[in-house]
Amino acid sequence: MIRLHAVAGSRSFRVHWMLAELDIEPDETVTYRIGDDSLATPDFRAVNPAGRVPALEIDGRTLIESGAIVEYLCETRGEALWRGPGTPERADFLVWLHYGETVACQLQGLNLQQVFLPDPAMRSPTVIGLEVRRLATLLKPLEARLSGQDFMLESGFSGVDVMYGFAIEAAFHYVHREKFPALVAYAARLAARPAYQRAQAAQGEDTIYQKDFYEVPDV
Ligand SMILES: N[C@@H](CCC(=O)N[C@@H](CS)C(=O)NCC(=O)O)C(=O)O
Repeated sequence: MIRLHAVAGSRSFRVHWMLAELDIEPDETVTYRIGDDSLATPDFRAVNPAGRVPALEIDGRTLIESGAIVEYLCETRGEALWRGPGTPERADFLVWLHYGETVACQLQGLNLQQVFLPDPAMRSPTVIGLEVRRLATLLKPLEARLSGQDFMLESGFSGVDVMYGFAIEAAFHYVHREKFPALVAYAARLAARPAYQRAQAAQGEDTIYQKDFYEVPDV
C-alpha cells in the first residue's frame, strides 16, 4: 500500500513526480492545504508529528523529507535515476540533490512573508528584499551549471532534477525569469517530460500562489 500526503504546489510535487517517473500510482493521495487546520489534525499528526508534507507511506513505514523520499525511491525502485555509492557522480548527486532543499527553504521564507501572513501590514519589505537577493544568489550556481548541460548531472536526467521542478517554477514568482535564461530552458525541459505532466495532473491545482509574480513591497 502506497499513500501520499500532499499539498498541491508544495514540495509534495517532488514525490508526485518521482512516483510518476517510476510509473507508480499511489493507492491513495490525501490532500491538505497550508493555512487551514488540515495539517494540524490528530489524524495527520499521527502520520507526521511535525505537521509537514510530503509524507509517503510505503513499504510498511512512513517516510518524511522530500529529499529522503526521492533518494529512497531512487535506491529501491529507480536505479536509472540514482547515482549510488561508488558511482562516478555520487558526490554530485548528493550535493545537488540536497542543494535543492536549500533553495526550497529560501522559498519558504518568502512564501511566509508574501503569501501566508494574514495581514500585508505584517510584511517586512526589508526582509523580503534581502530574501529575494539571497534566492537570486542561490539560483546563480544552478544557472551556471545548466548553461553547459541539459540536466543537473552531466550524465543526464536523475533524481536530482526531481528536486528542482517545483523549486524553479516557485522561484520565478519572486525573481525575474529573464535573468536566468538557462533555468527557464531547464524548467521547460523538465515540464516537457510526460511524467512531469502526469504528476501535475495528479497533484491538482496549485493551492499556494495566487499571483504570477510577487514584487518586493515599497519600504
Ligand atoms: N525539508 C522538508 C520540508 C517540509 C515542509 O516544510 N513542507 C511544507 C510544504 S512545502 C509544509 O508542510 N509546510 C506546512 C507549514 O509550514 O505549516 C521536506 O523536504 O519535506
